[in-house]
Amino acid sequence: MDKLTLYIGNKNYSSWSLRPWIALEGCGIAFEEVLIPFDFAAGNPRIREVSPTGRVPMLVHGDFKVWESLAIIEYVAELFPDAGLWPRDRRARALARSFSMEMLSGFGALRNACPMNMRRPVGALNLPEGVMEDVARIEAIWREARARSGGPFLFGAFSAADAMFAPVVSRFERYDIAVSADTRDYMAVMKALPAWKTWEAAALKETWVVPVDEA
Ligand SMILES: N[C@@H](CCC(=O)N[C@@H](CS)C(=O)NCC(=O)O)C(=O)O
Repeated sequence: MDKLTLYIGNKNYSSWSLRPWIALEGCGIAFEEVLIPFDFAAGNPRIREVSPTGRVPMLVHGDFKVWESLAIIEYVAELFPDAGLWPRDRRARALARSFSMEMLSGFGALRNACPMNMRRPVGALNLPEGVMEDVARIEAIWREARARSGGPFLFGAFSAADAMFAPVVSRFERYDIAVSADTRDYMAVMKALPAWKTWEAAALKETWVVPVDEA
């Protein structure tokens, strides 16, 4: 099979890149990564050269390109149906996709106020209106999924749904957002993943600074 190459942005900031990266890595799927840093005031022109949307993540498989984080995950899940990217049970899988779509299309207040920044010293911000509503909905999703599956991940074993929420784990931590004990427990489960540790260690070593993401 042709190799898979995942184009990503800075590990410190690129929340959309983290999603497919940790999904593939966490499910044991071999791929190469190409990191194109946002190291210019207006991004990096190389991203626009390779990606049809001018954005990352983007997956290259032979001469075929797939973009958008969730579309990449779906493509790889079809290539590797036994890798466990999605839960086996149909209803659990549908729920995992519903929650993942909510993440893809929503939670703008949290995403805008608290950009992912893994290097950020832990500290609270004055959060604008709407952020705590987003936080409450995310906590409810995590609680419902883990109660249904028995945990420790959202659908029992690590899956694409956990990958879609991975940047939120970092945001809750770095912006010291007040969350419940069960949310903290889930955050600890995610942070203990070898794939999480590998990404975070690389993020902490990066030196590129993107002022707009330094809230
Ligand atoms: N909906 C897209 C979002 C992709 C996205 O916004 N990527 C950002 C990085 S996290 C990007 O490439 N920005 C480049 C730029 O703005 O120059 C996805 O899910 O993949």
